[in-house]
Amino acid sequence: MKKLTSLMMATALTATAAAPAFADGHAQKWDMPMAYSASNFHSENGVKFADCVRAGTEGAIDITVHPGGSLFKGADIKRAIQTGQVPIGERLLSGHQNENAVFGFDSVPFLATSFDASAKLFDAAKPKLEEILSDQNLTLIYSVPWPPQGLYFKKEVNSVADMEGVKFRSYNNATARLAELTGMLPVTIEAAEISQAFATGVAESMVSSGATGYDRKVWESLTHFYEVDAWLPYNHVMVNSDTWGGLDADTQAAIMACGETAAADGLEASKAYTQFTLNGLREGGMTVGPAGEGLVNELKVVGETMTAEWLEAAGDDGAAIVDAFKN
Ligand code: PCA
Repeated sequence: MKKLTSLMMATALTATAAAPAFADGHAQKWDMPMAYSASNFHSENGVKFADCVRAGTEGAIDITVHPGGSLFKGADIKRAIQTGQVPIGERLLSGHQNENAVFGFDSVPFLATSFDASAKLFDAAKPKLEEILSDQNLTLIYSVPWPPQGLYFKKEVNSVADMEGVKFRSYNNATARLAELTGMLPVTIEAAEISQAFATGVAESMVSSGATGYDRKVWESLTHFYEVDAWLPYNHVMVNSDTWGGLDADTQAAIMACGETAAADGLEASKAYTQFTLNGLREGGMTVGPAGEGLVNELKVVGETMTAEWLEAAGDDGAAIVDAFKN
């Protein structure tokens, strides 16, 4: 009750202070679910984006960020936006490859392994991505890559044979497939829950960035991080298209301008966080370094299989993205 009263008061305050950006003159309060911890750079960037939107719309759009999967779990965020349960949210679209293979453009092993290459790949995929999202009642506001993906284990691993039977935490279709092709046992676990999964032995390895391992203090359970630079997956901030269509042009432009800033700031933060978090894993006691040549060569073979599978699933759209990326 107390919460409700203060929420109503806050709404009333915002409504009187705000410039009337809408036909009915009311400010809108938007809840923005995000799946990753509050201290993660995507989440911090989301808070900065919310501040920018509040300032840019003179308080007309007041976004509250809910990090750590506290409002909706990562897997549920996209649907929550689509169905209008929330007007805005952030999600890793490669977790929805079963809806459309194009969503997995950023998780094809060894297709784009650096920040520069992944930016080029994203530019190549963006028009198609926006088209698919638009058909799903979603408007893309901004996208930010994670740092390069590497492999975490609780033992030394020098070959795919060493991975046999290991319980592997996956976060999207590609990570689950990688586990299958390397003889590991995939289990889907949200980033917010991995510390516990590793502590209890539900999982004992994963592919992810140094950032996520650092955020979740995985050195408490794991011992090795191998830099593989397999791919750089993107998080995407999206708005429900009905909500979007109800905004006037100035409000839309102000939000898009904040999105552009957030994309640029997020990219810089991702780059800076890469080395910072690898150092953090080391300070936590983990062995951090490039994967050995033998392991890399074996993973490249797995990558070729996964690339062929993705191209098959994504058809002409996938081929067009890869062509645009390579030219
Ligand atoms: N962290 C996210 C996705 C990619 C990454 O680096 C995760 O592990 O869930």
